[in-house]
Amino acid sequence: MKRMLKRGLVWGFLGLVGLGATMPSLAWDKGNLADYHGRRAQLVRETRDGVVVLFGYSEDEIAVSTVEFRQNEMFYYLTGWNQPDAILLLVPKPTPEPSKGGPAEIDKEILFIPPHDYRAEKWTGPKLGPDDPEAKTETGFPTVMSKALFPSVLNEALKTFPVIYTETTPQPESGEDHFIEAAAAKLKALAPIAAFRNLRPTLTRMRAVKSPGEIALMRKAVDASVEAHLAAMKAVKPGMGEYEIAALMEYEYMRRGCEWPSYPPIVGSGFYSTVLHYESDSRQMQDGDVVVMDVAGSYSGYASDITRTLPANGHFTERQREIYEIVYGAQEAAFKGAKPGVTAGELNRIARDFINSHGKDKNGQTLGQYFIHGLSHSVGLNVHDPMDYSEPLQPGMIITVEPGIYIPEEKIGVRIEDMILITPEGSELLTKLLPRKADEVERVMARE
Ligand SMILES: [Mn+2]
Repeated sequence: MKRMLKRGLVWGFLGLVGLGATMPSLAWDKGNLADYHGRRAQLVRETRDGVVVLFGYSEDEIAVSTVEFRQNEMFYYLTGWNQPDAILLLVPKPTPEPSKGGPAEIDKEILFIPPHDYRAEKWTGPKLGPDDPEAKTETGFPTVMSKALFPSVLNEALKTFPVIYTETTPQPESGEDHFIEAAAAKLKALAPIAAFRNLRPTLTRMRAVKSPGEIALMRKAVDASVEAHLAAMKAVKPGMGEYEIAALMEYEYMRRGCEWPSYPPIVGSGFYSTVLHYESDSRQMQDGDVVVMDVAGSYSGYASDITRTLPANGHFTERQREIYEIVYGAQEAAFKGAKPGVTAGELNRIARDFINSHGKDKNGQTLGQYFIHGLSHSVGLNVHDPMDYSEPLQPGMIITVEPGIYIPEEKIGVRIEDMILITPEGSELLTKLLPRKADEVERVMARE
């Protein structure tokens, strides 16, 4: 809300001075609130015999003094609710024989939110209260209640369904371990005899396949980040700081509506082109370096993930071009293999085989040993979105294809990372407007 208000003011002002007609509105886009209801209904059909409880993040769970509030992803996926301290409760309809009946239907879907705190709202801006007349239309929930009522409403529901589906394990790499533990402890104290089941596998399966609304938002994240890469290609030259390129790219995707980086920007030149998670971006790019730029922004919560590798002076050396073209060839081979029914692991093998059958290192060894990470991961609300990688790809999944070769002793690191949408026929390259071929990259850098 903090952010939306600020932006509303800025764009409102531009509108007054006459730019409004061409400027898109940059408020956070939740898409269609009915989509979130659809996910809640699907979740209840799958969980059947219990209630669903999820906690949103409170302001204490993230360092709000240094970063803006962002919601727990599973909670956001099911609610579209972006304010702190909320709780979700879903209750299925009681059926005479729940174990034998057809699909369970959703009975109650309740969003619990904190009551107004007008003193705090002087600092943080107006918030929605549970008793406000617009509470239902603004949240898309048929019932919005004060958080204070959660314990009694939960206990009433548990009389019919003594099972609680919630998150009992954290999302890997999320840093939310403590949050998950605390939420589980809170629930156990409220419902000491209820059985607990983990929602994560079901939600992981649901989140892996993107809805049309999610795909539309991800296209916006991708398009803004593609523009950032194009701007960087035109700007990079020897003597510039890596941080200048990172700052330029952040400016370019944020002015197109992205609200934050999808991950810390990586702009690594020379030896640092071979360091996968180089985040200091503190070096001056030198003539003869390659520069790996792994930088992208999120749009209304949806991430993107794009990497390009450039020659700092605008022209690849013969050896740099050789390595670049092997990485490019590996990516092309993986694109050709990407279609429903194939696993991400199979794509990884295709790319690795290509790299191992092309080129050599200084000792005459094959290059596969320098491809030190996986080829693909799912992207969504998280840049490493949850997905079961043993499952075959399906239409609606969005994954990266990012082969790389990193040879520290030659100070050459090359990664080309693009995003594809799996379609019924194969895949669509979402990042197709951003040049990938070595010649095209050189042409953009020459500003031709
Ligand atoms: Mn990636």
